[in-house]
Amino acid sequence: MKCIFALSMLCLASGAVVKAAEVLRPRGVPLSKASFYDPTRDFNCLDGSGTIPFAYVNDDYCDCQDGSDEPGTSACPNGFFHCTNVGHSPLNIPSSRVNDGVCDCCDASDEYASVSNCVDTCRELGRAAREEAAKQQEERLKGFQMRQSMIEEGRKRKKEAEVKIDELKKEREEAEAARNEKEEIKKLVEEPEKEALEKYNAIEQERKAKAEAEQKAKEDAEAREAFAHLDNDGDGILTVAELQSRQTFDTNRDGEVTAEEAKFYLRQEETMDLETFLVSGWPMMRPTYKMDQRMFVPPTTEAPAEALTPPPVPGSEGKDEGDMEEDDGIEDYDLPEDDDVEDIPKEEEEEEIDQKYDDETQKLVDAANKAREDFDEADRRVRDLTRELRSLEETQEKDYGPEEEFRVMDGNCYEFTDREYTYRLCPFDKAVQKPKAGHGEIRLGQWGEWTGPEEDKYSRMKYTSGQTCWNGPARSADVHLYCGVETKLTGVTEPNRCEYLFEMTTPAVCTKPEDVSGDEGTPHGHTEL
Ligand code: MAN
Repeated sequence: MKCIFALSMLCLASGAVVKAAEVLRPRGVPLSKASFYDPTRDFNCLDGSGTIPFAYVNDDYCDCQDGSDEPGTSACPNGFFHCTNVGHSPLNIPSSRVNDGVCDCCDASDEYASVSNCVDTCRELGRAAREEAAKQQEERLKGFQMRQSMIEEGRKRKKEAEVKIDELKKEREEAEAARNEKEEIKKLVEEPEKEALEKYNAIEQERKAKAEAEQKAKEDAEAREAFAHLDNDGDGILTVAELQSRQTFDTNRDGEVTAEEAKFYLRQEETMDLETFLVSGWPMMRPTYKMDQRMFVPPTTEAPAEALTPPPVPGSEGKDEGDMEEDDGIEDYDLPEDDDVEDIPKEEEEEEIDQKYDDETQKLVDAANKAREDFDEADRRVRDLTRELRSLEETQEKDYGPEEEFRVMDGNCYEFTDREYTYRLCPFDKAVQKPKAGHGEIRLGQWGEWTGPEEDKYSRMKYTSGQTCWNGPARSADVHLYCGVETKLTGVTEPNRCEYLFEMTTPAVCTKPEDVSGDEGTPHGHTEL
């Protein structure tokens, strides 16, 4: 007779032993299936593939297609051996592992006929597992409690935001009223300002035109006077000889005005008529001429010697040095700084800066400026409030979870650094990647939506529309959330190019831990005693 029972007192032939408290059943059969193995009846294969005498169970020959007749041997390739693992968790192993010399069951029951010397370690393992499970349980409980605080805080913030939005709306209404008022005032004072300025500008333009005309006439008269002075014979033509008769044109100060020196001022011509003189001769001669006039002021004026020295004329000593302007070079003259001879009109621009309105106009301009400033300030306030309001309203539209448990994460950022990059996740805002070497951030995505499975929607977040991948799609990031007592990133990977996976723990996803009864509880199922 073959030994089919695991109970020692009944098993006389093979001597296989299990604990005395064990419910009577063949080796390798789980408690839940014990009733199918009744030694007083034939055995029905569990898949219905046949019926065999009970003595064929565990006879080391495979009779049933599902291997259910050989739960305690390795005879069937598709069978399973059940170890009870008292003190720890029961386990089903493929029957091929029975007596294969490897200890698979912690109670060593799978190696009952091998020489592997397996020993029962279930109690120690069970204790360690239970301790670990209890620790996890505690963490989950702690996480769950923290989640309650997150919910409370989230709801509080939601309410606060609602109140703030109402306040801001009211403030903005008031600010708009104030702005409209300021706008009216601005319009009121800008009208007389505009009229006054138009009047003022017309007068001013007239004044300027008159001044310019006067200046021009003065200069013209001065030029004509100079021409008459230089035109010795009064024939209306300046000649080389006439200029030579003027010491003024002795550019190199050698006591003689050469024909060359004189011709320089006649633009290399022999003569010059009044018209040419007015247009181009006089502007060239004027500085030298006027300097000369000054030279002959009565000796009471103590003019310093240098100031009296005529400037070097390009085309004389500087001639060979190649730095001569192509044209007359008059502008290069280094005139004495304190040039009270010159009455060149001030630059137009300068005049405008110095321009002062008459008192009446100025008062109107000041009042209008003040009104404009007041309006700008009021308008800025409306825009600031609108911006603040819009950003708060956007926040209110975000989905922070069914109980507002994720709201407290908005505004915070979490980082994770690997060998190459530092990743940053700012929940409900964006995900970025920053290379450790080098500058600049790469945007991986902006807050998109919750993408968890239907029954657990709030376990995954999606961030989309990041920077476009070279030759590829826009970057995007998935965030998988796990229960943990701290909100933190635990890892970031790039499973597909430019598709990132952030793993994060947070109390916000900790569900209420199930009640665990007794010390023997394990997270993986019941414990057999
Ligand atoms: C950058 C990073 C990487 C990404 C490549 C794609 O180097 O954003 O994560 O794979 O670009 O070109």
